[in-house]
Amino acid sequence: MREGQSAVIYRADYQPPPFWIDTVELCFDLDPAKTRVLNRMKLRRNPDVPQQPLKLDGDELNLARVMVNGQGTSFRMEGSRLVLENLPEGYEPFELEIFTTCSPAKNTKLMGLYVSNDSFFTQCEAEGFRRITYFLDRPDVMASYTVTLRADKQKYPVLLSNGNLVDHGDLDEGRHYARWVDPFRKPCYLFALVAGQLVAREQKIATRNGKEHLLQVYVRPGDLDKTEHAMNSLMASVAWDEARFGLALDLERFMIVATSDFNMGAMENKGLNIFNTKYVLANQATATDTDFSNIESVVGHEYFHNWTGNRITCRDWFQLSLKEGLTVFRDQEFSQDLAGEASARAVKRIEDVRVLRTAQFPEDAGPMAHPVRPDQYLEINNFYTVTIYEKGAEVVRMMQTLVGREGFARGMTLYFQRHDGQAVTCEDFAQAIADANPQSRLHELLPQFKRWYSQAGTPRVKAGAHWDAVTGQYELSLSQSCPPSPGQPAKEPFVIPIAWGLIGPDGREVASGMHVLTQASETLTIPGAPAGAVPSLLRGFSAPVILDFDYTDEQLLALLEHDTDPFNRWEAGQRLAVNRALAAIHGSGEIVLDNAFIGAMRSILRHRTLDAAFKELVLTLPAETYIAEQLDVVDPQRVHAVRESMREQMATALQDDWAWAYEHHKDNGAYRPDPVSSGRRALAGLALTHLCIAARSSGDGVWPGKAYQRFKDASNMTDRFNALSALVVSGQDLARSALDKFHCMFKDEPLVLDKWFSLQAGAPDRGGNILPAVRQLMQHPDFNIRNPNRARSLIFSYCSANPGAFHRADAAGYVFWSDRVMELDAINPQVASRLARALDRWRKLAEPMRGAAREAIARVAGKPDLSNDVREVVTRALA
Ligand code: 0A1
Ligand code: ZN
Repeated sequence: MREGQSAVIYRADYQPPPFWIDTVELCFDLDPAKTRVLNRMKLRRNPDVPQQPLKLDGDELNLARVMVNGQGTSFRMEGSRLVLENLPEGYEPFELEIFTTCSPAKNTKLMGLYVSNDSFFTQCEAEGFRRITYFLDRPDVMASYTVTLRADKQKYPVLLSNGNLVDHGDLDEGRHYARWVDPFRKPCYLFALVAGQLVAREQKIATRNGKEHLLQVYVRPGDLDKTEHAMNSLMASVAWDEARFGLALDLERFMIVATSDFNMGAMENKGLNIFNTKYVLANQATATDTDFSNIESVVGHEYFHNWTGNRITCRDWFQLSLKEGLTVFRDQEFSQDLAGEASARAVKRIEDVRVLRTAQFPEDAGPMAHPVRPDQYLEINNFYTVTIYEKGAEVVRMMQTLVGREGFARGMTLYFQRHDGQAVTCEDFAQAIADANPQSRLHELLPQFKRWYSQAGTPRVKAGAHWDAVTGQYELSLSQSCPPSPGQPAKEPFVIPIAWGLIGPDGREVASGMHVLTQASETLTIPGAPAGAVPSLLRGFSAPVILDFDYTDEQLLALLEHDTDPFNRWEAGQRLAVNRALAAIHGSGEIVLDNAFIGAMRSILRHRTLDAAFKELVLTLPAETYIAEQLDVVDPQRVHAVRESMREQMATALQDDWAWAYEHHKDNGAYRPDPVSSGRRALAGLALTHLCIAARSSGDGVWPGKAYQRFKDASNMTDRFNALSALVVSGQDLARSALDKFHCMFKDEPLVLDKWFSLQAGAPDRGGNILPAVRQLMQHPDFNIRNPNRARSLIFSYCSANPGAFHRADAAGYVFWSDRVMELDAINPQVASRLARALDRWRKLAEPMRGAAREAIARVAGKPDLSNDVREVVTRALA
């Protein structure tokens, strides 16, 4: 191990902390170049742990003074840790005072205290607090905080921290101060401060018990007109958590602050959530329907953390999914409940599953695969993954399935009765849900169910059917297996709830139920089935597994037409498309879409009663990455070519239908981002894209002209961007002038410029044109690699979201990737290591890409002084 490199941390090594910290008084003299931090703590030894020195975490701090009970004391450094050996004996509390300085303006990692647009922000999860002061930086050490902020009054008129403002006033030399007291004990990862020129949208609300609360959304002065939706989402979140789980807001004041420099989406600091502007700012002119819906779910997510994460937190970072899986489940449920009708709920479920299958399934099959509760990590920041979040949410969802919706709510109540104010484990959560439902299958199967926490990899369920013409019995054989993952060569059977139905030949459902698969193989017998019945399995995606069933085309067409479960109806369409794509990829690479498929798509598109949002999902072909996951060896350009060809044929064959769909869905009256009108806009957008694609083949200029007109006239960003995207994606000549115009219109809107960069980097490759365009855009005056949103919009959109353009036979994409990973690593390791993961699946690539990708990863791995973040990703990739 080189100097500065850390070792792997194991879950099995967990020890309780040797000291408790009861109170923390922090005093900040804020200055971008040199901020002074005085940290006064009351500590005491933990009587349950053998006596040992106090080792405080620190990172890039300048230490000026250490005092114990008001006296100077000896100390030593152990790497970046501060070690104190001569502390008072016994278990009495003692006072420790530490004075340090740090440099927020130089903090490009955006962890700890940093400057963004001349304001101060903090990010402490997971281990950023140690970049602010020396501390026991672990979630099971919970303390009461009092925070005093001092700063220049003109430059930093707003001074915020967690909890309640108890004092404020002026100081000498144009400075002022504010003192905040947080009434709740918390781990240091939930600490936050903000200082700057900000303005707030405010809203007073009353919760059910009649208590008044102040909600605030803080933004930069020009952005107030983009905060209404975030505030509405926050109010809806407060009401929902109280109504569904009986969890009320526990603070007098709840603040959200937006910053444009942020590594992730948002952060649930107690009472002072800090958000990426992307998940706060929206109005109809600058934000799309997707942005509006993301804001609703992220605002909900962070708010729900106030109970699931803050009131009950994680014992250690291996338990991250305790708060994240549960809170994603809660935000998914929130969005579904707000969506209202069953069909809108189903649309949300399909969208969530799409994310799981296109992002989490590949992760679970790749070199970074890890259990929902990992056993080891080198850098915890690498474990804020789709597995911890999305698969973790599926595990919670299965618990709800096994105990019922009311049983789950009872389980939540018991969880809070038992653990409010504590730092606990995933086991504690599962136990509470099971104990509240002693008659449930979850209770009976709990030890086996918990394998979802300990075993990585996506289980496969293979189903086979047999119908007995004499008895009318329908037999479904079900067997499960799970491929090996790093460090886990063999897996034990999982508990897999399989919601099922049987559709008769007349299209009517003849039976339905829930089977809980626990053995390696089992048989499910359904009596009284008619000839020609079709099984609808894993309805609503009742478990995060891959279902293998040899459906015939006729069966899939029947399900697409008749299934009462909307998820499986959509799934049938996806299977029809994937089967065709795979046949072409394995065959000549040529594809001719058959009339049965085209006809089925037409029937959905023209359907009289289906929602537009659902139609849009069915008519969108499976993503290239999803198709690629079904292959053992992947040539991403071939996958791209086949999918493009399918899209062109759908465009041409359904041209009249697309024109009908566009004309009937394009106008929705006054803009509202609700599910129904969003769905209509989404379908109109998809139609316009197909019409422009068809026009490209025919050379006809009518639809490109209409798209351009739409782009210019649109009254909202969704329609405008869909029109722009239709021109870009279909490679129309008009795209260039539309892009230029778009830039000109929105040059002062950073979040819109992100879309502009992203659209160009993610466009279909035509003769290798995307990489040079991306390189050129890196030189654009609006490009700034230090801003994570901008880096993601250009570099990630190319490397992670445009496989057909990135995986070039000449390896130039990989060279670009390795250069950017190394460049970013010196600036912001978290962003760099996310980018590093773009080549996770390199082993599946066909030659010459496979060898070239390996070489590029090795090039990065060979660089001296890599961060732990990137080092962990590239070493695992090569292992
Ligand atoms: N807890 C946050 C996620 C988060 C994690 C790390 C961060 O900084 C590096 C920021 C946010 C959430 O789940 O929303
Ligand atoms: Zn979260």
